[in-house]
Amino acid sequence: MIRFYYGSGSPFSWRVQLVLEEKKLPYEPVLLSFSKGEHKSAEHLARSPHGKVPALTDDGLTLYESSAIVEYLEERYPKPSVMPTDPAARALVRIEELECLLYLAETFRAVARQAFFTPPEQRDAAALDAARAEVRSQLERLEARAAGRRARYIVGDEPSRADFTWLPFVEIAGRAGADVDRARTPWLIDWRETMRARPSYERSYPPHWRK
Ligand SMILES: N[C@@H](CCC(=O)N[C@@H](CS)C(=O)NCC(=O)O)C(=O)O
Repeated sequence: MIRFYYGSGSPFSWRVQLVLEEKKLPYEPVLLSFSKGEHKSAEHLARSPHGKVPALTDDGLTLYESSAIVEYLEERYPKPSVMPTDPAARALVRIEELECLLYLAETFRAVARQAFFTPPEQRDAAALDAARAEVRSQLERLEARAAGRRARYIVGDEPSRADFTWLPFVEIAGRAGADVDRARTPWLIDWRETMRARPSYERSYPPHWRK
């Protein structure tokens, strides 16, 4: 049985959980509490040496790093696939993952630091505005790339790892005040609706966001 160790609202965890759900794999979700420091426990450090989520165990194998986990799931459980077969499309999926994980995630870190981890009275409003503007501008660039491809999903007419990687970051950016909007990112608004309608979304929605 697969065990999936995650943090509620962690976009890196969520991208893995979306893939687990899309592949309809049986798994046991193990929610670690950030506030209790469970991700830094000796037990979790043995799974994930940087004390981060997600981590996953499967049949004696222990994995960390969301990209390695997603790739493992695709190779170990290929059907249904979350990768196109065409080499050019596969390369585009990987570029979109890197756009999200390297560039958007880095920019978002500055938003999260202020919006989620700094008490309101201590926030640097100018820094927060600037970081939100940079996140929005990266989302507009995603919009331009995806809309320009004229497909239903970020790369092609089937959902792929690109969609399951971007969706959690688009959602968390929205909660941090850098939401997509119909005037500037119409393609992304429609895409998000399509993604939200998939059963994998409801089944993996961060538990503490429901409250
Ligand atoms: N490169 C890692 C990043 C994982 C990551 O940064 N996870 C965050 C939650 S979104 C975390 O565990 N942070 C806790 C910490 O760094 O102490 C991956 O792709 O899995």
